Amino acid sequence: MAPHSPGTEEIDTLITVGFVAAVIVIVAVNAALFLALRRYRDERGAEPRQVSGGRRIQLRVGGGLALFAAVLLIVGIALTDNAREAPATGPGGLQSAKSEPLRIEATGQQWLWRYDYPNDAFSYYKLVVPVDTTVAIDLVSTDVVHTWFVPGLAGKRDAVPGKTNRVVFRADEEGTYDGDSATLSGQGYAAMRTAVEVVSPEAYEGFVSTQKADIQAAQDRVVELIEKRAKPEEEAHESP
Ligand SMILES: [Cu+2]
Repeated sequence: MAPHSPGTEEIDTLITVGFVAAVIVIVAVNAALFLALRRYRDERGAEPRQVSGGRRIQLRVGGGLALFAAVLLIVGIALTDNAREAPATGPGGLQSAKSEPLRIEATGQQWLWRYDYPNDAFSYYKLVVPVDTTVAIDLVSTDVVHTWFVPGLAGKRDAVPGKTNRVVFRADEEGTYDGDSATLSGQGYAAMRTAVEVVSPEAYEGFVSTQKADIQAAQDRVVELIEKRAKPEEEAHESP
């Protein structure tokens, strides 16, 4: 999946670095083995030439390998550190999230995700966020460990009961980014998908206010229906 948030570019580079390093090691080990076999083999029955190496060759090979490992370690640490850095909201983002990231709470439960927005609106399965805006998602769980994993926007992060974990990203392009279950959290975990819809800041504001109004209207209607049901009984009791 193509990276669409600053941290994911570093993760993508790290995967490439890891892959190239693995290829170098595999090719080098096999080439050395092949060369050694060719160089030190002899006719059947004859005693082959024996390997003899001084301290020099050991130091050279050992030093080379240590240098290779050290470079990998430093590159890994630097890239991981950069990937963890929280990017700031850009000029095309939600301006109210300029100094502080837009905070959204994501609750994992068997087997779906619930998102709570700052204005008390909420949504299930689909998260709507503004583009070019720093979004901080606080992950919580009501039952078991779930993993929030939207590879286009951020690395994996667990939602653990009794703990709050944070994942920060800034989507650089509008669109829909799919997420999968990344930890076995029970029978229905495969269906525990999510989607992040990245829209313009205006569309985001529109979504959360419409969502809030719809939720309020639905709750009012429920209260109305309950009251309506309770009324005839009250009247029956009151009449002699
Ligand atoms: Cu889950």
